[in-house]
Amino acid sequence: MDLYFSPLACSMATRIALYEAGAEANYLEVDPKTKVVLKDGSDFRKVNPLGLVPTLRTDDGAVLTENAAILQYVADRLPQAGLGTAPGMERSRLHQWLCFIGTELHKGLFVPLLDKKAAPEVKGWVLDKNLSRLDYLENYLSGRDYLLDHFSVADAYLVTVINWTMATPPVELAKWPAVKSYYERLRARPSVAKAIAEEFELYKAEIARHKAAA
Ligand SMILES: N[C@@H](CCC(=O)N[C@@H](CS)C(=O)NCC(=O)O)C(=O)O
Repeated sequence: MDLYFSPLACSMATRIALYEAGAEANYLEVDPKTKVVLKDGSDFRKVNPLGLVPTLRTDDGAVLTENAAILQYVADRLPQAGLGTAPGMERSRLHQWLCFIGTELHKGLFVPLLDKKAAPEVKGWVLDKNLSRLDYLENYLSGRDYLLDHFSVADAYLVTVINWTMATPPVELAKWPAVKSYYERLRARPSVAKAIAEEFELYKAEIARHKAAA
């Protein structure tokens, strides 16, 4: 399968899931500004007209978008890795967490904070309205190792999103000790450590590329 990704973006969750499963994939880097696929210079918008990563091309050639869908596809395709759940209530819980991370945290809190073009008033409004999502997470994670009763694709997504607090100084993780310790524990997991280390190098190269082009 092909995974279109940008360094340290939400697509890193799928890389973590694939590393957990020990599965092979073609990782195709997309420049988030130009939407060029670095490997061959092609236009990523021809694959996903929205220009958003992650985008997955399956071995059958089907193109799948949206983190929540891609992560569950990977969990279902690689059941031996135990990254998903059997159908039933636990599966619904997995959906619940993927939706919470995607909407409340990823889009609701972090996207506006990470956006250099968002006005300070917008960031202030977002913090007022959505910081409570971290209080909710703090309460839930206290005394728990993972979102479900085992490491799942939802944890791969959550650690990817919490990793962005590196670049969002108003969100100081020390204020949420259970979230902080969850993040530190997951960061030390081999699949996560490898993904972050690799993508951080690519991220530095991306910054350098953008500077050179400016
Ligand atoms: N709804 C999409 C959102 C994906 C998304 O926001 N991806 C970001 C990276 S974290 C992106 O590609 N941003 C580039 C852009 O906005 O042009 C999903 O859940 O997969």
